[in-house]
Amino acid sequence: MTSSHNLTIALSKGRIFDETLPLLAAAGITPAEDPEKSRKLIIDTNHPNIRLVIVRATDVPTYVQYGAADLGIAGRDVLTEYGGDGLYQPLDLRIAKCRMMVAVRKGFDYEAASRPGSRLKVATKYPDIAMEHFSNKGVHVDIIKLYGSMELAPLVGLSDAIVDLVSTGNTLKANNLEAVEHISDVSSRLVVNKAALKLKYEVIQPIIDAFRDARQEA
Ligand code: PRT
Ligand code: MG
Repeated sequence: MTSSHNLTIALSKGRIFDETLPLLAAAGITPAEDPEKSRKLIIDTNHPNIRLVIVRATDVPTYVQYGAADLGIAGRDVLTEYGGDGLYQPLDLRIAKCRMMVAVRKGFDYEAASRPGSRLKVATKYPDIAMEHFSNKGVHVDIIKLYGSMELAPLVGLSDAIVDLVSTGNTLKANNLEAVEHISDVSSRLVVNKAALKLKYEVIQPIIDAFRDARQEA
């Protein structure tokens, strides 16, 4: 690393950043700025040697895998879809909790449409997770990859169903959709670059320990 910083933590803005703040505090780390207000992508902390980098949620594993960040925090959805082997995942931080669900338009006969042998059009940001779920059920699916606003797809006839994350259920409700199947519970995990864990063990292990002690009860 050419930087004087010897520890870089990759986070995404929004719920992950917000819910990570108390964990960082428990590890004695305070960001110097609020990424929602500042447009900076590199945020200093109270530790001269620790900095945060702000990246898209789906890019966190990439930064950590290649060692551009030593640590990162990412949803299980993102990590499953990314699939990287170079990542050490020591801890479920139990933050940003939600559920991976199948949803359809209210009134759509999902039971009939998802019998083994039938064929279903599914729009999702998570093609691998969706494919695995439906192949386990013996349902043939045509996966339509989207990057956001999955909820729109069944409303305009792009798909029969969606596979998406649900937390309050308000988005489904507002769009006249209903959840018909639970695929998995999702929360966010700490990911660590494997080489960094060895080289920077004295800095990284205390952070892992502090996060473990400070996370919510299961
Ligand atoms: O938003 P952006 O496109 O920049 O990226 P992102 O959606 O990947 O990032 P972000 O910050 O929204 O999500 C980061 C992580 O938070 C995800 O990878 C999940 O692990 C986790 N998380 C927890 C969620 C939700 N809850 C959630 N509700 N991620 C997304 N949602 C979305 C969901 O996709 C749906 O559109 O919120 C909507 C549903 O919310 P309810 O409350 O209306 O049910
Ligand atoms: Mg989002």
